[in-house]
Amino acid sequence: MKPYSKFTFLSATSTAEESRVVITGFPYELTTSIPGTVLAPNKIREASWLIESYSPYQKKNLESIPISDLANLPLSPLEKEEEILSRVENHMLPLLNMRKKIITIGGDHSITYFVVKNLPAGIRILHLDAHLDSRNSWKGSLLNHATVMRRLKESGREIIPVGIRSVAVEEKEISFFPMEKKLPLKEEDKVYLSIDMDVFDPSIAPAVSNPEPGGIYFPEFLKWLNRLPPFELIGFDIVELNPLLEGAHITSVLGATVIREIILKFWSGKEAST
Ligand SMILES: [Mn+2]
Repeated sequence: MKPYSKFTFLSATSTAEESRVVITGFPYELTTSIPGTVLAPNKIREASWLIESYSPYQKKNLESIPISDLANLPLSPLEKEEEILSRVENHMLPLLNMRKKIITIGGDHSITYFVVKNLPAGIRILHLDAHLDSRNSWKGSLLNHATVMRRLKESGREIIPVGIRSVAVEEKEISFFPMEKKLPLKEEDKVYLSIDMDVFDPSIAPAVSNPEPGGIYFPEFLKWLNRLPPFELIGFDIVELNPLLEGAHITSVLGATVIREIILKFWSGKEAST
């Protein structure tokens, strides 16, 4: 094992070949609401140095698992979608062929599209998010953080959304699972998990592009994780963390949502129901 470096995630000091788990940063953002998610991969690595490798919840030590951190894959929003897809494919396919477990740190949520496009068919996508990300387009763009799950569904992927609490009118027919509901996953299922950090309550995760009140707290997340059936997790991503927003615009979003709710509760006629 090589000595630790602050440029890698905590104990991720193995080479790709000797590792079981491979971490890559995708510092890519295209149309995210407030710029800054490009900084998240390195920020999360830096933050990993503040935590212990040992989990008192699971009584397991991360250091006992061979993990490799392959730094960041430089992806530019100026590149065409096909160029990004082919570069992500060149990066990911050798790892998938070596049966590595894949962790990708975003970046905005569109990176999930590029990752999932490389996964074999039949893998079920577990989508932990405050939002459904299933609009048809957003600000004139078809592939971005607000449409990514719709694009994946159109390409034949099954999406299982969990933790949703903000729904656009055009998304209102899409069903989703509350955190406490048992998920339709079986032991033999192969699953990819995409985590938008805004699934957490803004009080504990303020640094996200689109904070939404009423989110989960860390103990609820641990409980959810603990209750998941023993399916095969082939990879996961963490997206939408924006280090530039630590401590910012939480209250105004909460305030706006409270105002909306009060108006709808007391002053709405039938026309507000959709
Ligand atoms: Mn979201």
